[in-house]
Amino acid sequence: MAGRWFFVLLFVAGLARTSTSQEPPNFIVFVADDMAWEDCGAYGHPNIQTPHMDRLAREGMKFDAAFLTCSSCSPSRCSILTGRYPHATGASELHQPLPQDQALFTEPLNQAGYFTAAAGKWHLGPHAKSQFDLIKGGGGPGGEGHWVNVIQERPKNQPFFCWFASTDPHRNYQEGAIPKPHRPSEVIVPPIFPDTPDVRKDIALYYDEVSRFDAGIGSVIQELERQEVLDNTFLLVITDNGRPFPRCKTRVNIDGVKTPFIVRFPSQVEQGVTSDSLVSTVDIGPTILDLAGVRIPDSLQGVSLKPVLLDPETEVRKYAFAEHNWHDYRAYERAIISPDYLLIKNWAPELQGTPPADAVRSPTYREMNRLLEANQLDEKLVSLFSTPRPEIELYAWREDLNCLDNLNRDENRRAVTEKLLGELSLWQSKTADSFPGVDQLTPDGFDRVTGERLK
Ligand SMILES: [Ca+2]
Repeated sequence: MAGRWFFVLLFVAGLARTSTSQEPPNFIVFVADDMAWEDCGAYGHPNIQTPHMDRLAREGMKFDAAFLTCSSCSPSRCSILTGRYPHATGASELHQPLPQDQALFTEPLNQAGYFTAAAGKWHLGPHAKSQFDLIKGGGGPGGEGHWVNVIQERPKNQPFFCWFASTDPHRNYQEGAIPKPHRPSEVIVPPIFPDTPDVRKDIALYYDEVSRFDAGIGSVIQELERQEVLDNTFLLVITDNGRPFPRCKTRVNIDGVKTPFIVRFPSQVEQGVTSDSLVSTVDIGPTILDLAGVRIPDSLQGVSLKPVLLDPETEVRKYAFAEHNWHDYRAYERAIISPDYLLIKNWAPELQGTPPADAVRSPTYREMNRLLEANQLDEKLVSLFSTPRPEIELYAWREDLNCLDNLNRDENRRAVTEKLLGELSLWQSKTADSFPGVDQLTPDGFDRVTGERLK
């Protein structure tokens, strides 16, 4: 008898987790600006102060194989909000405005009765603004100043979708971003940078802005709790591109395109779970529409992650894809990521792997240049400055997260390389992506040594 009751209880508990409440769910996407996937407590960093992201991961699902479609601000945002790959949005290069004919996934949400708002950083250009009910630009030192107001002043008789985009931890950095700043001694220097006092100071100031982004998330959570809508609100935390340092932002390696991806949505997502399933930020639109019960338009190129949210072991895609197009400097690279490997194809290997101009002007890059000239830069890091770069790179990314060991010449992995090159080419033809020729690529806009704008 006791056994029977046990099964009844299990059944009821299962229903409680899988059934949605009567109210349509709300959605908030928090987007950091230039934050690395691993730079928060939720992903194991011992010293960065990110209590709110850590809480969301404890009370929700953290993805360990989530990828951006590029490591560049505006193209990444245009891609997420249209649910399309950068080359398919008409805004694949930095600062290009999203063309008028591109639909954001906010449109079907609006039609289904949702209130849609964006607050903080925008960077999608003027045409897409009419596809949100409300846009509040800027606000506060980190772009978080309007977030709580938007939640307070929203129409209370409609479900809502909010795009809360921070300007943290984007450069430039100043001391005093948070009350209790990180000390250089607390910095964990990734193996892609030299460990010097200047580099530690640069990274500590970056940590401070990651914490300020986190504090903005905390204020919104507090307001949702006050309004008693926290549990019916799907919360997602991501970044738009890698950290603003050499070998990270703009690159299609792991440091460039892996993103934190933390979901809290207790009615459908278990607590404290990690999913290894491969997912892409192009999937965010389809997922939100699916959870809202809204038909996913054919223009979206991603897949709904709802099956993964219900069961973290479900596979919804075999590969993720990423692009490197013009971002301050001429470039054309494509990457394909499988559960185990990341392959990069570079159509312009004669160009140096210069980081974006803001990172060229950074203390960390200055230090790397100084050590290079003194012949003291670690051998593995010298490739940042050498040309030609490899046309094909292959990394076993799960064990080589910094992509330092190119396996392309490994004969035992020949079949892996061939397979991934074939799949990459298939994706390109399916999504109408083709290399236009080096001469057709937008030329450098900045000096590659000084990071100053070219006249
Ligand atoms: Ca950015």
